[in-house]
Amino acid sequence: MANGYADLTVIIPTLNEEKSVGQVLRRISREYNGCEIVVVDDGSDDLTKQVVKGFAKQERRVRFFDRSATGMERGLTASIVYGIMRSTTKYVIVIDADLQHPTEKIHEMASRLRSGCDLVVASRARVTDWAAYRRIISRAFMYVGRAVLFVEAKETCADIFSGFFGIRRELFVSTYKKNSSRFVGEGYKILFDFLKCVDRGALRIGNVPFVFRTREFGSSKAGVTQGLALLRSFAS
Ligand SMILES: Nc1nc2c(ncn2[C@@H]2O[C@H](COP(=O)(O)OP(=O)(O)OP(=O)(O)O)[C@@H](O)[C@H]2O)c(=O)[nH]1
Ligand SMILES: [Mg+2]
Repeated sequence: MANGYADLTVIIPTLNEEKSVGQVLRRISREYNGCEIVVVDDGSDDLTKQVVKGFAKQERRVRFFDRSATGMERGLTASIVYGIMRSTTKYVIVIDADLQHPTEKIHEMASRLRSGCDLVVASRARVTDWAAYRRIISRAFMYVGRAVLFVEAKETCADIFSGFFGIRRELFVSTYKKNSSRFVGEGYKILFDFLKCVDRGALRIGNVPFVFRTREFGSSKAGVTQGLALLRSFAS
């Protein structure tokens, strides 16, 4: 179908993903005719910027933002907010640039949004390559996060920390504008920050399970700073 995805922007945050971002861009532009693609970079010092700019020259629907040139606060959550604010379509879907999120799931996510879901979360049904310590920390954070949402009577979903989700853009923007101080810009858990701001039962939420793939290229940026940022998210 011509322009079948003209109602969708795919937001891709990048930090040093030169080996994978080109493939993610090719897959999305091939599979999702008509969608906009917004790449938000935070000062990559590898070839990520060149790869994305080269692709954007051939594909007019790819827009590239280099936040390092703006002097704004760095961070994954801050970058995603930045991208969503600059999108114009009815729906946005956020996906990582490292090929751990399967682009083929975007079909189902978009169709769930179109059939009335406010938020669609691609939930990590299985994580293939995490070390034992990371599984334990992740599970502990998951329990605390769920407890925070439960006690505050907020929305919850199958994977409260997923970085792969779709949402009605207007819903995100209005929620963010009212609650911007509750979003931790340098953190990695924008979905959790969003859920904290929405009363239980207020949203229709769709769930799309997927297998979180092994990272084949580049390296993880998740570390102590992001762990501390999540603790701040719990408290804010
Ligand atoms: N713009 C921007 N992108 C970031 C930042 N940190 C990470 N990213 C990107 O956000 C996505 C998720 O980061 P990852 O390091 O893969 O985090 P993760 O998937 O939780 O961790 P792994 O499973 O170890 O890969 C990737 O596309 C990164 O390139 C940041 O500070 N700014
Ligand atoms: Mg990753």
